[in-house]
Amino acid sequence: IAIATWFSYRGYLETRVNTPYDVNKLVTASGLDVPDRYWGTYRSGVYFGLKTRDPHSLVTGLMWYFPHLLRQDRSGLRHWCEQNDRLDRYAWMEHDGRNFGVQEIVDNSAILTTTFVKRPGGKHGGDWTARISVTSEDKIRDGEEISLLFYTAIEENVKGWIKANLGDEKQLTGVEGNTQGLGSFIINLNMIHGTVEEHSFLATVAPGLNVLKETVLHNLRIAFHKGSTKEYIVLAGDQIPLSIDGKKRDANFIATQITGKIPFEIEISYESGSFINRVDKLTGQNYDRALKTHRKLFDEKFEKVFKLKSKGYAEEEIKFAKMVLSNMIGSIGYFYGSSQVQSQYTKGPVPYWKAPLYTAVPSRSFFPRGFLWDEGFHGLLISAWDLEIELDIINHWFDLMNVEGWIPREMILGQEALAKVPDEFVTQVNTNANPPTFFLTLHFILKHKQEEVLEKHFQFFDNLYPRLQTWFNWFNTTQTGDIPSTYRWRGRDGTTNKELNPKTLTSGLDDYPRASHPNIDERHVDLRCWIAFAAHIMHQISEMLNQPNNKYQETYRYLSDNSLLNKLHWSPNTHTYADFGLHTDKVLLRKVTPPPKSHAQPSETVRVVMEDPTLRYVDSSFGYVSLFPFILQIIDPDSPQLGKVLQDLTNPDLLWTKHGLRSLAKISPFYMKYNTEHDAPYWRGAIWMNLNYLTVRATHYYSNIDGPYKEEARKIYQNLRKNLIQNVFKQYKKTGYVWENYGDFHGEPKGSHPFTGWTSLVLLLMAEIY
Ligand code: 6A9
Repeated sequence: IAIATWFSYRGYLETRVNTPYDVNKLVTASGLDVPDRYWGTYRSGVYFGLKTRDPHSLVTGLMWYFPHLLRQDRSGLRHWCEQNDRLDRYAWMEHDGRNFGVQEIVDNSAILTTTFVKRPGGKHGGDWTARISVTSEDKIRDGEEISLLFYTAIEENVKGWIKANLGDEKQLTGVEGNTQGLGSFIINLNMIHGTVEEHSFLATVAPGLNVLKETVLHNLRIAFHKGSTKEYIVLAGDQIPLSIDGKKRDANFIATQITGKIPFEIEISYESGSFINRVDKLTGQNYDRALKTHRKLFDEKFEKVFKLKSKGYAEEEIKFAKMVLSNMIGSIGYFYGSSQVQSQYTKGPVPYWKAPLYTAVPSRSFFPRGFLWDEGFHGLLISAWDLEIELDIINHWFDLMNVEGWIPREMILGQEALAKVPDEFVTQVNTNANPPTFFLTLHFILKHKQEEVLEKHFQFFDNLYPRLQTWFNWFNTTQTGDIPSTYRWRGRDGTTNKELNPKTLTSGLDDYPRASHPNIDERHVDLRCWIAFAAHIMHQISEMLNQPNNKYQETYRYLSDNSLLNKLHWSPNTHTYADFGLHTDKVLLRKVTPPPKSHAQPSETVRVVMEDPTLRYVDSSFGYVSLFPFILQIIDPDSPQLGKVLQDLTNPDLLWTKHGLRSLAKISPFYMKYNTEHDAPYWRGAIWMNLNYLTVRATHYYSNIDGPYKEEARKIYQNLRKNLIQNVFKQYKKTGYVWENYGDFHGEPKGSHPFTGWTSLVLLLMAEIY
């Protein structure tokens, strides 16, 4: 009996990691229940495409190439946003998250403008029309050929079908289909202006939505027009394979290609069969009018929310600000699938349950998927623009919480998302946290929304609250340190000799240097502040819900007690806040070459430790981590520590630059150091917007409450804010993009691009919304 019990207990432990928190989901309305957000540009990682908020949605999308440039290696076919495409720029310039969008894509001076407008009607999400126009900067590429492909695809083996409608000359006249969510529909393509050089189509079976581009590449042919020797690249037409029993299979991928000379413009109109009382079509001039109306409403709302005009910003700055917002909103995706997770009780990775995720993404090209702590920052901007969208995003994320109270850090759902992630990053481990930034979003909502609005969403908070409690509790029990009121990030590798300083991916600050020898004595000041902050917001929410719970208030008081904080984290040597742990600065990377004639290992780079580590404050890592008691506003306004933090903030040998605060002090021995032979410095000097935003927000806070450092805080507020805005804007004008981070010398752009995740918080700086 004992053995049987042990086995079942073991089984119970094994299943906890992928057991959902509860059967009652927070997302109760999705898909067709929310008709105005049914269709959208929810394919974050493609240049242009629409789908619906369904697990197995029909997808539509755009590809393009310049025939004379489609080189032997065929790398010129554009589909997924790729940095290697080296586009001059691309971004949603306007997008409201519901009705319409306007995007500009500049590919070697050819300008593709993609717009769409939705129209409600019927029972299946209504109609939409998209336009794709091609022009060129200063007309320099006018007359050149470009091929546009617009496609419709559906996963194989889901209910529903699509079919190519062919005219007398075997030309594609349109696509029709029927799926569970969409009912029956037709899609037509019209020429708006310009002439068609060549028009061909492809109807085939694509093995997956992750290989649509490859499927197109397989099906390109060379053709001639009657009586001409000019070669055209065309799509191969009907290519539907037979099934094993000799029957014709159904196409699940239909693409149409139009080759024209720049400038020209096409229109794709999608009409829902259930929309029966349509008075006119959303095409031609009707489309122009509808788009104009939506753009006007967008402008008005943008000014109402951010007030940039009345603050005196110039036209081009406002255009930039609209782009930053629109690309954040326009790259919100809808993903479906299951992550891969692991616990100490499972033998290896196991699948999480299948689930949808409606979320913004940090970067359309490099990371087109959800990241937990990024999303709490995105939530600030999104909730300022459209609260309902943000609450829906929060609900989706909290539905991903397991029974333990854990939410995985990175969400890689579905074939398209998985195709972008190297294997070693896929599995998520349930002992590992990531900063609970959704408390920032919730705090922001409580602070900025009027009482009526909050009352209207009472149910949202009420439903969320039990999950928040469990989430908070998960942090506050699994992430604690060895002595009371201390906390420690998990997931550091204490056994490696490959890294100069073992990474702390869980903290979000990856290679930011911590104690050199991770062990249980470590205490991390940033994590402690996150938990203190979370407790504070838990208290606020409990009060708002009329369920006051002293526990949160007490936890907050305890963790924000400055004398305790200072005892644990104020370094007496440097007079700065710091981590504590087993540490030495005397480490370096060295290439070790095997002795001659030994055919053991090839040469490799390893860490050499030149002195025994001791328990101490990690004084040599002054940077973002040291600022946490300040940026999460835990330091008492009249505390001398505040004065010292402010003084350090403006010191150019430490963090201050003309372009924002660098992540790690210039005088730190780890400043701009590689972590391994190949691992370039990431959070070791570069300027990141998320923590700069929080710092500006804190200087704003301390300049508005009484205390001896009020004036000092105000000065820093003004300068830091100005520096950050200026640099991000300047680099945008220079490079066409918003970037992941910026260099501390010249403010030069670094990392992936476009990165309109948290770097978009620049808009909240412009608008002074904190
Ligand atoms: C790499 C390579 C095509 C790293 O913005 C997302 C995260 C942040 O949460 C984190 O704080 N970024 C920051 O330190 C990017 C993480 C990308 C990891 C996967 C895959 C893709 O190759």
